[in-house]
Amino acid sequence: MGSGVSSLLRPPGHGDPRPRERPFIDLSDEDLGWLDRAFLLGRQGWGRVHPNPMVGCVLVRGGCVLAEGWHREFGGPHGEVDALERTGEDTVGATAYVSLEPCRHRGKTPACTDALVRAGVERVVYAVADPGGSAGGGGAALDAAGIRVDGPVWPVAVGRRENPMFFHKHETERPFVAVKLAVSLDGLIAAVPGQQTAVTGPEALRAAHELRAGFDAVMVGSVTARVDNPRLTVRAGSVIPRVPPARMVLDSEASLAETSALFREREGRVIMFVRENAQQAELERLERAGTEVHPVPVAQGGLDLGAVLDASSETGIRSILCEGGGRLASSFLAEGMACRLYLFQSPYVLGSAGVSAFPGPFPEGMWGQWVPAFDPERLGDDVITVYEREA
Ligand code: AOF
Ligand code: ZN
Repeated sequence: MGSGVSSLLRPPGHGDPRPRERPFIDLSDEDLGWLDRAFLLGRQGWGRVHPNPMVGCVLVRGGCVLAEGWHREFGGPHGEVDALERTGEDTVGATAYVSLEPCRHRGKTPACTDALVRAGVERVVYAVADPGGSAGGGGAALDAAGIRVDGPVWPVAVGRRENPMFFHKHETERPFVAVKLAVSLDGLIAAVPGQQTAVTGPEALRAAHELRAGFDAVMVGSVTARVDNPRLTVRAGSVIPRVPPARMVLDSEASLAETSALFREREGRVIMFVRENAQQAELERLERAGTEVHPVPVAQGGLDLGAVLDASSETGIRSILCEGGGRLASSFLAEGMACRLYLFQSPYVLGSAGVSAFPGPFPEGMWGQWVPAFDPERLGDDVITVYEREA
């Protein structure tokens, strides 16, 4: 594709958008190339449109681009309308390549199907089917209006790869959970227990902050909260989140010091999960420090993570990026509650006194379900690989 593509902003680790699956429809290389472009355009909505999907659209006529658009802001024009609004000339007879089936509902904005019909678009090629609800069925509506429709080109798994939280939301009430870990060559997250270790370099740090921007919440366990004393805000990278992610800590004893860096920042709610029957005085202390405190039941090895997720969704959180430590991340993986793993890998060794990234234990065969979602991407000395759990 053209040189402009690489400069597009995109979620960390999202590499080549060309799916590895076979297309349902036999399309030309040119058609597939425009669909790739639509995916890339859509990715620029990272951090700005969730929980709605990232969607891109290219309007093409006679092999020339009339306009490119994408869903830029939650509640704003959808990708298709954004592209239509950016054409310098009429769009009669054009083909619209869209990364998601155009919506046929009047939601926050009028239906995209109507806009495409009004604009005189002759053909619509869309990558994946809308997962349903009132927005779904746009392909059939366009067809009924006499437009040539090619889509869905790709199976649902492709849509999920691009917009995992959006597809997740259509399937379950529970928040989408992704685990992010920075790991040394020898699979460690710290050189020594209780000591904060810079595992990856500055490029990875920027990417990690950009990653945070696309989630409703960023979560750590209490040991990480103490040892790393993180702020969990978005301070680096070029994505400014529409809503600063909530900052979550699992702290069963409710004993995090109110001098923690978390409490000094005002950006993003602080939500803590403590065990039921934790000391009332400690709960009040945390609340005075500016925290929302949720008591949840205890399960084997820590707080009941299912209860943590349910309490999260009750407070409006639909996606969580768990940044460690290793034990909490392992629990999410072992219990089958994480859908994605963002692995930031350093080429350096931390040594035999270090802390394991994956202490487990893991159910037999669990790792066999995890596959790279995209090609690994190099960030300075480090490599980021995004893994997804196969359905
Ligand atoms: C988007 N952006 O570019 C497209 C979407 O909440 P609303 O009214 O903006 O509608 C959101 C629904 O519209 C969404 O669930 C999806 O099904 C459909 N398509 N949504 O936010 C877009 N094309
Ligand atoms: Zn729409």
